[in-house]
Amino acid sequence: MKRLLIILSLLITNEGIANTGDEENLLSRTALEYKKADQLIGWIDSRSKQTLNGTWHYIVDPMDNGLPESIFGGFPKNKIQKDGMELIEYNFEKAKQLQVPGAWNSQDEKLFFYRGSVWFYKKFTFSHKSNSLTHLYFGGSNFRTKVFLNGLSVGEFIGGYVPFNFEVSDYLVEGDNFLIVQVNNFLSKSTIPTQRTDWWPYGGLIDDVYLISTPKKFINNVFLQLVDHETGRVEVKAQGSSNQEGTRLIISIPELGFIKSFKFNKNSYISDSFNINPKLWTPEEPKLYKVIVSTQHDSISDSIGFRTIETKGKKIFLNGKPIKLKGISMHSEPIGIPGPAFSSDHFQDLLETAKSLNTNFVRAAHYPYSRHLAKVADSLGLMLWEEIPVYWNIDWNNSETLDIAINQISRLIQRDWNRSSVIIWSVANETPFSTSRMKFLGKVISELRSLDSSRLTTAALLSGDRGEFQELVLALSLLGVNSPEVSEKEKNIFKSLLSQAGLDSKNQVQFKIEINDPLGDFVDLISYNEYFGWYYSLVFADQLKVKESTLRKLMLELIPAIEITSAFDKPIHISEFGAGAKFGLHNEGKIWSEEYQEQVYRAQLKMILKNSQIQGVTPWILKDFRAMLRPLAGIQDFYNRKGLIDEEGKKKLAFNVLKDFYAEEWGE
Ligand code: GCB
Repeated sequence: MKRLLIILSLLITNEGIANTGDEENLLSRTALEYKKADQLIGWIDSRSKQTLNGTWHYIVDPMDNGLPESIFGGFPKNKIQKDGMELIEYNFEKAKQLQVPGAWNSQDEKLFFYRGSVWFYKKFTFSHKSNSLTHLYFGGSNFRTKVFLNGLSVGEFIGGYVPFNFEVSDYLVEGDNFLIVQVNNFLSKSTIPTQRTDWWPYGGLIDDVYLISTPKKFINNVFLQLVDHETGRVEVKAQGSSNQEGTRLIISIPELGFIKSFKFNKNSYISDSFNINPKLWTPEEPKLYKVIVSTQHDSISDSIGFRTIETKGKKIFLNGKPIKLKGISMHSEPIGIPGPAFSSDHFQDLLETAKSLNTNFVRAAHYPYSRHLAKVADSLGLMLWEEIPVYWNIDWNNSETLDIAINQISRLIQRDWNRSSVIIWSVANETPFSTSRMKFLGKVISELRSLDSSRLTTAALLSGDRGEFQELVLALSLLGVNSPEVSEKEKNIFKSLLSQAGLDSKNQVQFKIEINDPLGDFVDLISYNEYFGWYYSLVFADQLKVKESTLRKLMLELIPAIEITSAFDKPIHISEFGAGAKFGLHNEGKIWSEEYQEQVYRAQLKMILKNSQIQGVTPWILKDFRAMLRPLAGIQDFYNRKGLIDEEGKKKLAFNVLKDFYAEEWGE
């Protein structure tokens, strides 16, 4: 055996592959260094493209055996049997197939819970165009992707949900080509998102895959945003590919009779502005204009709406007029179809359903969705909140983790920065306070603002310290001592709690919660997730030795009297509230019933109606969604059931409660 190892090691050395000289490592090769993705290309829908969507072969590789550093050279070589004597332990052509875009978890039953590596293989024909470059573009791939074209390493991308591209002109050959991609959806405490999430960590090529053709000197991306609705000033930032100093860039909006030229500086960059007098984009009339941007080498176009969004004091203004965000939260899963949403049709269906609640706003939680989302929202007149998956507690001190977050927010912004529907960028959800978290999110927010300061920034915050929870218990106790539905034994518990706090049953019931997370200083909108009526009763019941059913009844009574305030002179947005309900379960008064969810909505909406600092609401959530944290058989079956519709689109009772509230009760 030892002899064999030495021979093998010599062979490996002869191939020019590093040999560490350490006998234990004789059978391993040095891992490849991968190139990083290029700067993101914008405006792709006006570019000439070859789609690589469709059927791909795949091999599941939980042990990463197919990597190039494996002793037999790895899968990217795509070795093929010639005379029946070569030892090749994989065969892409004979491997099973799945659809791209899509997730393996929803296409192969065995991979439902899988978190590891899968190899994808696609054969395609290609024909070179003269004087042009070809870029391989992935709309999104979860969560770590290694790309090989015709056996050569193209590069690697770390972080899911956002687009990335590599210039691959020299890798392509005339005629038949093959693309091999390894995607790994394993998450750890230093990835973003982190290991534990209340949504499905779908793995695979979850968005469009294209070959995009551009001229050699091309327009990389252009930012155009109305920044002043009175003067009609539009800010322009344009990035060209290298060596375009002095090249003229012409922006035209034919419907407005507008045309103006600008010049690239030595970095092939333009930062400037111009004035127009457009009809403004609004939810009622989502007017879009065709905008054409061209140089002597290149031309791109897009449909863009013009509007402004800002906050002043505790109010939000769209085009200078106060507006309330009547919203709903969602996940990127289509109605009635398993797996992630990735097409215009998926989003059309989801957003039309959201709109039928009389909403003007959607929170696209908790990660970037496909670019089709904001395009559909632009045309439907729905305002959007887009978010990156900085969720719960993560490795705040890890610089690689920070790099992923910054990369995600930058790419999301650079992709969607001309979408008038997008009015809010959110950098985090329910991240517990710490100094390192403040530093981390401070850096993400400053990067965000350097790319786009024309929109609002937020993060869904937590609140409620020990003191506040004690106050909440006292408020419940006050209700409890006076309630005919509470047993004598429980009344005594409440009485003793009140007397310890120096209160008696005649005190007025009130409960105020103040959002004072210091991150509030960094954001424009104070967003707050709260679950009065759902989670807290469980915790209190355990601690107080009072029945959960008693606490739930008291909580439903208390909710309308709760006052949510903040330490900041900024609008409050209730970014989540909700309760789980299984469609069709009518079990009056019991949790998981449609009626219980309906009661929580009624109580919450009463509270919101009374509070003038609350300027936005996005209850949790439009549709039941897949979640590994939710195993309760017969009720959840790995779905989070807080949807207003179930996974098939069937409406629960609370749907109409919210719909009527937005139509009739909650005015500007
Ligand atoms: C939250 C999270 C969300 C969960 C939700 C729930 O606070 O932000 O991701 O899905 O609660 O249902 O518990």
